[in-house]
Amino acid sequence: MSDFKALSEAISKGDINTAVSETRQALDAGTSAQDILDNGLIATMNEVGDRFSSGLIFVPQMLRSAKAMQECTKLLKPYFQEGDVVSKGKVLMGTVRGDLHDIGKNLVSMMMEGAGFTIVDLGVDVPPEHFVEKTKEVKPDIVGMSALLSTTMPAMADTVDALQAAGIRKKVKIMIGGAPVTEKYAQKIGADSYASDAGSAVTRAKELLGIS
Ligand code: B1M
Repeated sequence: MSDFKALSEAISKGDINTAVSETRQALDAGTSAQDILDNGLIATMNEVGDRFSSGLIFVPQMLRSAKAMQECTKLLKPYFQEGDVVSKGKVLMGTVRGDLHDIGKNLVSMMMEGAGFTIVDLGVDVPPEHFVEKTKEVKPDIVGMSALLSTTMPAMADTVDALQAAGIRKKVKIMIGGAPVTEKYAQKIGADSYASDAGSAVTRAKELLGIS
């Protein structure tokens, strides 16, 4: 594992320029994009979250760190492309109603795109009725939902129910994820699959569609 001290410090401070140049330098030095993502970026965001929980930092600082991380992940994107152009399936992706966290969702989208899926990203704070409307329009193979707040997890259940009420639940597979979400919760609300991270989201999606 590489030393990500300077990158981590820059993300923590929300110093976008330094964070981006540290990421570029790490890539140029041959560090793998996965190592940078897991041990540089995600590990630092977890520390940022812990400092927020302890009252050492507040929302504006957390937001600046998030922006810095988002800019760095843009540089990593090409390294996660498999390079095949035939779509493995269409995924409608969104962060559920009331929830503005999108770093995890964007990473999952990036990895899935890299693995050959076509992503239609609905963004954040997506109400159940919008998932329903877009499912009818886009006809995805998978509907993917992300939630980072325990208070917004019920919106996942509401979305499953809304798809059911609209008579289109059986036409799609549903995958959910996000830090507070669990396998058990996925079963409870009638989702088809749960993934704990972006890598396993790709594996789960392939399993759902019966492809390798
Ligand atoms: Co927020 N926030 N936040 N925040 N924030 C958390 C989630 C929190 C745990 C921090 C803490 O207290 N320690 C806490 C939630 C507590 C809880 O409910 N259990 C929290 C809180 C309380 C809040 C506010 C309420 C704070 C406030 O206003 N008082 C507020 C809510 C706003 C809202 O959404 N309505 C808020 C706001 C924000 C910011 C806007 C400042 C910013 C988000 C910016 C953005 O996303 N553009 C932010 C951030 C950055 C965080 C932390 C620090 C980092 C989240 C993150 O990006 N992690 C977070 C603390 C933490 O998680 N340690 C925290 C990195 C990311 C790669 O991981 O998102 O888990 P993650 O995604 C992973 C997996 O979960 C999985 O794969 C991803 C990649 O491996 N995954 C999926 C995610 N979605 C998936 C979907 C799938 C499959 C897998 O299938 C479809």
